[in-house]
Amino acid sequence: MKATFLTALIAATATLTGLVSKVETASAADFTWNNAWTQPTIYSESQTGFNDTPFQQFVQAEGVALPNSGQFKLDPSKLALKYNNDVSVYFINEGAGYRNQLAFNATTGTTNKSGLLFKDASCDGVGCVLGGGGSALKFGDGVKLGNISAGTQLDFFLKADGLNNPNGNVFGTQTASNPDALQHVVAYAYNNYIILGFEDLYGGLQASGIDSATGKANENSDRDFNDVVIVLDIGEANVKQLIGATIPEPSVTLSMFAVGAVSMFGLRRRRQTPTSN
Ligand SMILES: [Ca+2]
Ligand SMILES: [Ca+2]
Ligand SMILES: [Ca+2]
Repeated sequence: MKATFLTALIAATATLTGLVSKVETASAADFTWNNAWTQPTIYSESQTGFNDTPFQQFVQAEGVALPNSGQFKLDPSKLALKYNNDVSVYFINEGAGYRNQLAFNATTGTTNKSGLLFKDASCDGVGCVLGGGGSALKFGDGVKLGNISAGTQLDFFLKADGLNNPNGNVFGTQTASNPDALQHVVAYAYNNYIILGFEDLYGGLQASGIDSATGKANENSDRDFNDVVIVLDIGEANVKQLIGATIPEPSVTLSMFAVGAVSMFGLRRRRQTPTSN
């Protein structure tokens, strides 16, 4: 049911692909992961007022490859702010055996600001896709990036099993820069927020053995893009600008569809079905 819902939403947003306005971006090479980064303050939902519940329905079922992942998303490599805004990042869920880490990069073209978001993006609580083996974050836990100025390009990176492995693969929104040159991030706009889902396993769907192109090990990836799921608050005006610049009446189309889909499938919580990651 979830896959059906997601597929339907994806179809509705298909026209967004590639249409988000191009921005001047620093290359991914400008970002370097720093293992000395420390965990910024984590705020609970009771402190921020954020509610994760509406977003849980977008967490892909564990181990189920996300269909057409490259075709329906907002382009996460083009998350630029048109307006100054306080930016926060909220943890939604994870279906990962790895203890993944997340970091951000914000560049204005002349200055870079980067740092850790979550040192251990492992999920604690009822409803975690793959809980256990780590329980650092509760649904909706958030970190604040502070006020980000207009014109800033935001980017996000996952270090696979970074808590345990300082040399873990780093995957970002720039597909060509990823170690396996594959897509590892999907993005959606919903309720004036941006949802990002990450895939933490190296290689193509169910690929095993050594990747002859790189000499690195394929990890039998499931391509479920649920290994960390986060929500970005960049402000309503910025989200509307991202999705609205290129589509006639996008907010009407999207919100009508969202209402229909939600009423059809309901806001049922996903059952926990731990299998693999
Ligand atoms: Ca986990
Ligand atoms: Ca996965
Ligand atoms: Ca997973």
